[in-house]
Amino acid sequence: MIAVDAQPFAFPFDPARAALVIIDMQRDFIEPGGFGEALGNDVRRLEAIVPACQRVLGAWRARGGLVVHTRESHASDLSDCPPAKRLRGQPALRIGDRGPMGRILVRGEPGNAIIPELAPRAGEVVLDKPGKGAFHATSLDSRLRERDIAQLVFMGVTTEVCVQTTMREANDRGYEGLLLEDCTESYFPPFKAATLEMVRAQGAIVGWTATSGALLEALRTVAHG
Ligand code: C5J
Repeated sequence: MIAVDAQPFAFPFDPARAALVIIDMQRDFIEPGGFGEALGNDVRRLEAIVPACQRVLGAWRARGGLVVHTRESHASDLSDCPPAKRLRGQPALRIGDRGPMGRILVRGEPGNAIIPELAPRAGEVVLDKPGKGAFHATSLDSRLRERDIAQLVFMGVTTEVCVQTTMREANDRGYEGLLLEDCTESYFPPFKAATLEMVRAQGAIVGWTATSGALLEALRTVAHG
């Protein structure tokens, strides 16, 4: 067990039982010209976290740890799309509509792919998730349990929607979650700030937050014994 410098107190990191979970780093959310930008959001905020995510992913891969990538995605007939997502989305551009990079959040469309900078490698888990949370209607829980994973290190977007929802789902299932502050982002800065506060409030009620630097330092300690 290694202590990662985290809030609200040190995260008791057990690398052998930890997975890196990268939430929805998809072209449609991150890249200029995609769904996120078409809705009027400044995607540069999200693009800015990519180098830090790459550093963590590189270090995680170097020690052979389990990597899980998620994509927010739906079947082409939208049969797996929770009703709220269609009924209460942005009316101008809804899931399944034709967007600038293909149909919005539909599996196999160009915009639905993970950005090339963080492209999954063979052997890593790639999970299509129709919900905001990665545990809803997916095999994530069983895939983690079969590998005896007890801790999840989170990166990805957006902080207050799919990242936070997944952390809460994980917490209720008994996993310990650590959110990397500079590896997650929102189109709305106050929402990110509030989410980080909420996660670590009341003695880590949902989990811990730390910088990627703190995690990388811990991984260096593991590598050098
Ligand atoms: C994600 C969203 N991935 N904000 N989706 O957070 O709708």
